[in-house]
Amino acid sequence: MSKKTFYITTPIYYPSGSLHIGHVYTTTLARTLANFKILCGYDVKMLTGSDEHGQKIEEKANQAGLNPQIYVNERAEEFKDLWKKLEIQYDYFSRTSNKAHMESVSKQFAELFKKGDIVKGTYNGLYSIQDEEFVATAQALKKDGKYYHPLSGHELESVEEESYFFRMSKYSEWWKKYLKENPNFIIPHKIVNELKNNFISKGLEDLSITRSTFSWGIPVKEDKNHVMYVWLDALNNYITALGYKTNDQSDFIKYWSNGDEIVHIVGKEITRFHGIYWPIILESIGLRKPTTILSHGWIITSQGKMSKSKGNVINPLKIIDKYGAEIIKYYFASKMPINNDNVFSEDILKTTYNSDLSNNYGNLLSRTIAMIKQNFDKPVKHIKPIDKTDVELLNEIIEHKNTFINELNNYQISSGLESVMQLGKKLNGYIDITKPWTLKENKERLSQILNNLLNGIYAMTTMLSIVIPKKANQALKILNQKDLSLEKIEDFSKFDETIFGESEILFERMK
Ligand code: ME8
Repeated sequence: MSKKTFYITTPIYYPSGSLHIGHVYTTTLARTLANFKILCGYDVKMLTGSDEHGQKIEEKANQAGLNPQIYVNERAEEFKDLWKKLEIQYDYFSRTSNKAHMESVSKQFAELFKKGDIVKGTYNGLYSIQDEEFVATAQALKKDGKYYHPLSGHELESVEEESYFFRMSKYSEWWKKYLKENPNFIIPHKIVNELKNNFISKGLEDLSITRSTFSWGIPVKEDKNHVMYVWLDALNNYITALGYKTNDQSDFIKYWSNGDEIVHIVGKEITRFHGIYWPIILESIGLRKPTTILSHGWIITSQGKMSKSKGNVINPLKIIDKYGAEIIKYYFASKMPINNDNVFSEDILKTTYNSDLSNNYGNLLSRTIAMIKQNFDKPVKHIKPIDKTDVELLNEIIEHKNTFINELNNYQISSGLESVMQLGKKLNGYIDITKPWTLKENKERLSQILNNLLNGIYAMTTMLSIVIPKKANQALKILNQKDLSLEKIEDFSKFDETIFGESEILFERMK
């Protein structure tokens, strides 16, 4: 039987500057979910990339004295370097200046224009270059006679220009019905009400999709004065990267049209584009919709949201050099619930590392292997438990695995990982209760306890592997097992033939 498919995407980030830890956060969450689905037996594809057109990029390239294409080429390489340093793999690096993408979007524009869903008009209103976004006057913040973006705070400029519009208003009722029939289309649910109140109840406005005052964009073939402006261009990357309307559509057919699950993970400020406009565009061209738009909160610092203009961004390369990639990924995935904004703190990062990875998990592993090596030169075999403490412990292993799967299936990554740490506490508590160091003379009992512990550690390692695959792999070698699998967690005899080699400290305590 062929595997179920899972396609997950991060936003394609603007190459108008370097990436910061906010971008690292999103990409870490995406990779963690992708790894989880692989563990569940899915055929998984992940996309990240760069969103390379628009006025802001054109201006940045001009400032740097570079042709925009050269400028974005350099930035895209920088992005790839960052993902490499973070040890994050992906299947598609999607770039909107890619020819195949541009041609595909042009074909779509022509189709929608013919259909009457794209029409020419005049845009008269406010625009944020920083956010590449038109903002309705009613939504803008007004201060001292000037207008500002309601979320980012960037100053808005008044523009009046000819533009082509996508007739979103035509699909307002369709969208409401779609959300009713697909209540998990946008997660968390609280976002749906915000979108309804802010954009739907006041009447969904048509979306401006072209501009005529700059040239760095996909040219509109139907009208030479216009280039497509970011969102129609950008959102389509999710399907053009799979080959939609290009020479090879096989991935598009497999992972999109006939795919099982499609998840776009995005920061909350761009949920509107993914949750409202994108399904409408897909409906208009007659394509299936993603399964879920997963919207997450921001990483903030004590001065509010991190942003280049506030000058409070934290450079990911510096913290990777200082702490290592997996610690950072573990901290983001486990201690920053997606439903909230979360403050980044190096102190919390260190405490997380010491308490979760070094003490709770790492020590447990090295202590257990050391006790086995001191007391046995044969495998410690599984014995069917009679003792209540043992029965409970083995049940806990299964229950925590089930909780983990359940939480991850609901995209609650931090709660899933919390369940792994709870299991670690139970296992450490089991050592305190059973006191294996007092059982040197009772080899049978000692062997049983150590086997139970090994099974618990294996379960923790398997679950942790979705976020710290490299360390989990080292642990797998120490545990001398072939692979990490969710099914094997319940097979308690897997260590019955296992002899252990030298152990090593996986997580040195941090000062
Ligand atoms: O919006 N906390 O690109 P972008 C958490 N090109 N996540 C953050 C963050 C923070 N402080 N700052 C940024 C764009 N992010 C468009 C997307 S998609 C078709 C086009 C993450 O470079 C978060 O995922 O401004 C956010 O949505 C994204 O980076 C914005 O990246």
